[in-house]
Amino acid sequence: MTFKIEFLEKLVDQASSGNIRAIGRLLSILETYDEEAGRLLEILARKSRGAHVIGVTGIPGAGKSTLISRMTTVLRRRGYKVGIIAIDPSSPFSQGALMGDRLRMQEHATDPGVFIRSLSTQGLKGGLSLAALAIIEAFDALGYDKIIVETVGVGQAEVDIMHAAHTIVVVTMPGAGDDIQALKAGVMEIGDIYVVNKSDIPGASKTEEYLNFVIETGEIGSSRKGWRPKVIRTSAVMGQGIEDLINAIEEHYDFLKKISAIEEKITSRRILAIRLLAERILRNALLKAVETKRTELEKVARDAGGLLEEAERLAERTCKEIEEKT
Ligand SMILES: Nc1nc2c(ncn2[C@@H]2O[C@H](COP(=O)(O)OP(=O)(O)OP(=O)(O)O)[C@@H](O)[C@H]2O)c(=O)[nH]1
Ligand SMILES: [Mg+2]
Repeated sequence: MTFKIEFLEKLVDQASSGNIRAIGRLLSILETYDEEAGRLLEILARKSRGAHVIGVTGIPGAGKSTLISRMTTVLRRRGYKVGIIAIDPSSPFSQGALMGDRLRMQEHATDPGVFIRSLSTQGLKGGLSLAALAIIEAFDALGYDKIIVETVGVGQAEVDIMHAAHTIVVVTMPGAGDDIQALKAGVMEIGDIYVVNKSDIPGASKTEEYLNFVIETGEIGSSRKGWRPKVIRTSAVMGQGIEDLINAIEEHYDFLKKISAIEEKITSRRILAIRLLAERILRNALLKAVETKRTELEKVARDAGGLLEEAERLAERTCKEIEEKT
């Protein structure tokens, strides 16, 4: 199915005026279609307002979704529109899955200033990273001030997505000793803010001390010049520490503004989007080239000689395929 550019522009206009159905439709196109998604991305990127992208990651079951719901309440009270992207809530780590997240964030379901989108790896033709980046771009263009992305923090796509965030919040909980060791890997080691959630259960001080210690030794924490990662204690169920957390997030945003790093992040997320789109173009052309050269490939395969040469020729043919198309 293909859409005309006029249709896409109209859809963006409708979505911009707050039409919930139009927003849903627009996000579906971004998730599902190839070329349309690329076109839409262009239209959206031009309308960017420089929204603050907040990545929330951390230990499975630490209370990320519950916390995001509470954070959203505070952000709404402060007058911000909030877009939420929950990545792969059906991952093997997640018990709650999609339904659970809906429930946890239900209090915002009727608020037109909040839009929640769940993305799972399944059924995403263009891949998770690109879909998530596109939705960030959409929320940005549609006037959402704060875009919160929840991931479990494992897998390349999720690392990609977290790198597109201005502020990275890593959520832990008391007694997660061994799990905290796991924070020293991947995106969790570059947190700007570390949260000890579930501080209503025993052991929060110890976890907090430990986090402060590993931040002090430089084992974890954002490497951005001049920012010392903060440790915040919260209880998402009791609604405690949420204001402190939002204050810390705002402080980090102000810090980024001061060192002129906001645009830099937007630029690098777009470079990533371009790379991912290019990968898709290459892949499609490659598959086509394989079909075109089927007979030759079969011959080489039977003789089992010149495999590398054939691969090189195939790559050349792929590039030609693209050239002919553009
Ligand atoms: N005691 C206590 N329980 C909490 C708190 N926050 C969340 N929980 C509970 O912890 C469980 C997991 O919460 P979620 O918000 O789904 O956690 P999550 O990190 O999003 O989980 P995944 O997405 O599956 O990794 C739920 O049963 C919550 O009710 C808290 O502050 N204190
Ligand atoms: Mg969750």
